[in-house]
Amino acid sequence: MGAGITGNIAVLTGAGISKESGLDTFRDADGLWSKVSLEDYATPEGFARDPVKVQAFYNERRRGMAGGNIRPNAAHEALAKLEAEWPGEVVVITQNIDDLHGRAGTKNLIHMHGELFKVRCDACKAVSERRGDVAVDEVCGECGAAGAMRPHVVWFGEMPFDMDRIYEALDACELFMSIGTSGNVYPAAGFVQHVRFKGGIHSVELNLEPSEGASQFAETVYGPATEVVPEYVERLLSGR
Ligand code: BV8
Repeated sequence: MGAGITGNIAVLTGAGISKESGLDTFRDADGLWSKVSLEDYATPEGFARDPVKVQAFYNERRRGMAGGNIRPNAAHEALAKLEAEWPGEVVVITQNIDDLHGRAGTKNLIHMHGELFKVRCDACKAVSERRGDVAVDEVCGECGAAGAMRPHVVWFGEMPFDMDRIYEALDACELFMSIGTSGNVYPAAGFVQHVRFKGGIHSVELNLEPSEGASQFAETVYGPATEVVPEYVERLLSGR
């Protein structure tokens, strides 16, 4: 445990933090990429090849998120409590496109891979909220382009959002927490190496099992996020 930490905290989260809220992860046995191919559904090339199929995949996930009783869990809530009560800055950098951190009350939040409930016009780049389906031939309300509307999500081969802000937060923190991610996808999987090279930053992985990058963390805590995250947050807040 990074005893005596009082400075800023940067938290990276992945699909594992939302698993106990009822959302699939990607690489677990029953994960999303075991059901559909990443190349066909999460790349610009896959979207260009078959926009109907890809829009339907995201429409389905949007319906599941909006319709089902998917709610933030104790791990999301613990991070919101940490932000509210911690003396320093707390920033949550999530790879997830669900809205659970925001609904739990986290304010200082970066969706580096985009958001399921946002769409973007590829012609004029206007981004708008969307709870319902996106039609392939939809006309953009901003610029009138037809068929240019896509999920506001970062696909493989596309640049994640807010990378400058992310590296500023990593460089300014005293504690880097990585929660519920398998450490397969870059650049997020490289953040722990970045903080190690920076020096003076304590790094902890809280996950169900060791990630690809487990050996790079100064501290590791394994177990379900709804157990290990609230417990770790309580220890931080009580200064133990
Ligand atoms: C980019 C949005 C550059 C879509 C996603 C070779 C080497 C290195 C890199 C590359 C390479 N080839 C290609 C690359 C780059 C590529 C990449 O990293 N590929 C990987 C597969 C090798 N990365 C990119 O393309 C990125 N962009 O590099 O741009 C660039 C430079 C210049 C100009 C232009 C571009 C973009 C990557 C973003 C892709 N989009 N998502 C969607 O969601 O539909 S990625 C997808 O994976 C999600 O965002 C997800 O969050 C992310 C990471 O997955 P995890 O969150 O970690 O989920 P996973 O299932 O893997 O793991 C879950 C973990 O939780 C497990 O460890 C499990 O044990 C744990 N868990 C389960 N239950 C629980 C739990 N933990 C706690 N409690 C529980 N209950």
